[in-house]
Amino acid sequence: SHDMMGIHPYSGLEDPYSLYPHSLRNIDELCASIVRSHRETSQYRVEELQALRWKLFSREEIQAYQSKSVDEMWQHCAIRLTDAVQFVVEFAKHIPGFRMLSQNDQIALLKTGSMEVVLVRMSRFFNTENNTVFFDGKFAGTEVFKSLACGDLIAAVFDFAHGMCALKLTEQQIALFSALVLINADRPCLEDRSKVQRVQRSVESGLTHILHRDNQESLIHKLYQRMGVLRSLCSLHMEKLHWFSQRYPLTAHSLFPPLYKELFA
Ligand code: CLR
Repeated sequence: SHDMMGIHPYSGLEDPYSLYPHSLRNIDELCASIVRSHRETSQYRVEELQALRWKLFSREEIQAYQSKSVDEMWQHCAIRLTDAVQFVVEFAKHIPGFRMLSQNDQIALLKTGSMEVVLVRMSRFFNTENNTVFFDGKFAGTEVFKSLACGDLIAAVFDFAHGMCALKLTEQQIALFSALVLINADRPCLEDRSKVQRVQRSVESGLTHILHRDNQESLIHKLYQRMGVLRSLCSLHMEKLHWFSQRYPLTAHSLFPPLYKELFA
C-alpha cells in the first residue's frame, strides 16, 4: 500500500527503499516537506525582502566597509556566510532521506553543497534593478565588498544571482532546486553513493513533478546549466579562501567561525 511507502521526514524511521516515490501522493508529500523546510529556514520571506528593496547603504556606510582591512572584512563576511550556511544545514536535515545517510555522507554533501545552496538562496535577497544584495540589514552593491580584494569572485557571484533572478523561480521551485543541489551522488568522498543516488532520484522526481505542474518543463535544462556555474563559483571561493589563509593565517585560524573552517578549510 502507498501508506507503507509513505515518507515521514520527522519520524527518523523511514525505510530507505521506500524513497522511490512510486505514487503521485508520495511525490506530493516529498515536495511539501522540502518546501516547508525551505520556508522555515529561509530567514526572510519574499514579501519582507520586497518591502526592504530600497533600503540602501549610504555613501558613508559604504566608505566604512571600504576602509576595513582585508582580514577584518573577510572575517565579517565569513561570519555572515556561516550564519547562512547554518540555515542550509537545518534545511538539509529535513529533506526526506538526508538523515538516513551516514554522518560521513551528510558532511560530505554539506561540505560541497552548502555554499552552493547559499548562492541559490542569494537570488531571493537580490535586487536586479540596481544589482544589490541584502547584507547586514541593507542592500549592498559590489563596491561594499571592495576591501575583500576578490573583485572577480564578487562580480561572478553577483552575475550568478542576476542569472538566477532572470529564471523567475517560485519559492517551491527554489526549494526543490536547492534540495537537488545538495543531494548530489557525484560529490567526492561519499561512502554509500547508491544510497545518495536513491535520495537524489526522489528529489529529481519532485522537481520534475512541480515543473510539470507549473507547465515549465523547459526550466530543467536551465537549472542543470546553473549547477555547472555553481560548481565553478564554489571552486573560485575555495581558491580565494586558500589565498586568504596563506596571507592571513592568524585570522583564518583563530577568528573564522568553526563551522566555516570545518566546511571549507
Ligand atoms: C545569501 C542568502 C542567505 C542570507 C545571506 C547571508 C550572507 C550573504 C549571502 C546571503 C549572499 C552572499 C554574501 C553573504 C555575505 C557575504 C557574501 C553577500 C544574502 C558576499 C558575496 C562576499 C563573499 C566573501 C567570501 C569570499 C568570504 O539566506
